[in-house]
Order: sequence, then structure tokens, then C-alpha cells
Amino acid sequence: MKQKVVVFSQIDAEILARLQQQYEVVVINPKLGDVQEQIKAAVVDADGMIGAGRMLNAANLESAQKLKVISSISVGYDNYDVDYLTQSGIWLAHTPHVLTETTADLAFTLLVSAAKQVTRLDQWTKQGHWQRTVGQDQFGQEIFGRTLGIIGLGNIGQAIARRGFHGFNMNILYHGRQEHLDRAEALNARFCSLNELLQQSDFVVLAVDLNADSRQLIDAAALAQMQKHAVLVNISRGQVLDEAALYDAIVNRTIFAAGLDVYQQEPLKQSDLFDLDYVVTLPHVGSATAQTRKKMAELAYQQLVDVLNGRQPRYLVNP
Ligand code: 8YV
Repeated sequence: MKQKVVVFSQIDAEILARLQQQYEVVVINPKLGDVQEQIKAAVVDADGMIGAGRMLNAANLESAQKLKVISSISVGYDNYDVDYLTQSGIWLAHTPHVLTETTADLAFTLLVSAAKQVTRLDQWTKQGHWQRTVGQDQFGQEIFGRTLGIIGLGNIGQAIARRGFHGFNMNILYHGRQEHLDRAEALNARFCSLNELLQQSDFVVLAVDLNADSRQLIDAAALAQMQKHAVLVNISRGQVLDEAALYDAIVNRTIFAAGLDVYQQEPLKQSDLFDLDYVVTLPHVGSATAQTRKKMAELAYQQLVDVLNGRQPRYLVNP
């Protein structure tokens, strides 16, 4: 009898076809009704799951009788109850490394867009406001040679630092749960307290994973430490940043601009932040290139197959 796999998000068509050849496959589809109910029903006799972007925990998994693995098409795993999975003997695999460089590219895209006011000035130009040489209202921020503060010097944080250091001759500061002398050395990066980083940086990039320490790390008090000309970029998770406090900081001009890829609620359909020209908003596209999403899907597929064939997956979250 074929093993059963639940696909719980959109997935690369070719990978889906491969799964369908090997396994009995159930695809969760929001168009077919309540997603929670579909998951609960599908997992009862499932052996494996693959997908991204859904909250999976006791509430929708407790009916699972023989689930061995969830293979997540993501590096972040804050949407899974890892303790519950571990207690239940369910392995969780994820996809680090393959998305590092493209996500760092996106962080820099937001940094440059917000610093140079690309989206606002694009609209301004197209709306015919360019009547004479631009003035102060159209000025952006310098990037080259300035200070880049990175919160979370993991793989993606380091890749962002490399772009800042080698490409823009930036002075790199970082903060995180611990100092990483080995990672920092090649980038001339200096470990400092959160407050020092916020006070000294011209650009603050959030590249930390979501955990108990990073939840709401950047609140009103933290934003108040930043410089008036500073730019904030968030490519980590929306919950790291207090969005209402960011709104106030931009409206009161206590920081210059922000570039966001992630939000407290996703998909974000309505937000006060949408009213602000000085906030660049992207729809969580950190890893969203055809090449990277393919690599992520391949890796997740491979890890699912590994577990279903009795092998340990390469990137296991809960060994
Ligand atoms: C995911 C991400 O692809 O990998 C992550 O942690 O944030 C993205 O690259 C996305 O969350 C899938 O919905």
C-alpha cells in the first residue's frame, strides 16, 4: 500500500507530480472549504506532510495516527509547535542555506529602496510632480560608508553584512543572543548591545529568527533609540516588530523610512502602514524567485522522501 502525503500549501507542479507518482497525495486547498478541517481529516492516516506557511500544532495534528515527518519548504519554523512535534515523535525538516543569498538580496533591495525613496519618487515622477530640480523633500539617504546594524548574524544576517561590507564599504554592527567572533572577523563586524546598535546605526536590519527573545523586540522604546535619518528593514518575521509603534515613528518623523517584507498578519490586506509613503511594503518575497523556490521545494521533497524511506533528513529541526 502506498504511503500517504499531505501537501499543505502551494507547491512546485513538477514536485507535486513526482509526489503523486510515489504516494497517495492529498492537497489542502482553501477553495475546498475550511483549511483546519481539511488538515485534521487528511492527517489521520498520513505518513508525511510537505508545505509552508501554515500553523501546525496539536489543534490540527492530534488526530494523526502515524505521521512521521513534516517537511517544511521554509527556513523559519516558528509556525510549528516544535515541542509538540518532538513529543509526538514527528520529525520536522526545514530548508536553510538554499535561500540565504536571495533573501539577503531582498534585504538590500528594501534597504536601498527605502534609503533612496524609490517607490515614493517613482509615484511622484509618474504623477507629473517633477517641475524643476528636486529639493529637500526628494532627498534620500547616503548608503556607502555608513553604519549597518544587523540584528541576528545567522546565515542570512551574514550574507547581508557581506553585501554591506564588500559592496558599500559599510561599518557593520550586530546584535544577537551571542557573540560570533568567527563569523564577525571577516566582516570586521562588532558585537554590541541592542541599544548601542539602534543608537549608532544608519540602517537597522532585522534578520533574527522569531523566538521568545525576539518577539516584539523592536517596540516603541527601541524605535525611540534610532536616529532621525535611520532606515529600518524587516525581512525576519512580523512579530519581531511592533507595527503600530513603527507607524508612529514614521508619522512623527523620529526615523526616516522603513522597508518591510513581513508582517504580524499575513497575507496583509489592510494596514495603516499602507498610507505611509516612507514605508516600502513587499508581500513576503524574501525567498520568492523561481530558482530559489525550486531549490527549496527540491530540498523539502528530498527530506520527505528520506524520512519515508527510513533515513534521517539533512536538516532536521528536532533531532
Ligand atoms: C518561506 C520564509 O518560503 O523560509 C522562510 O522562513 O519566510 C519564506 O522563505 C515562506 O514563509 C513560505 O510561506
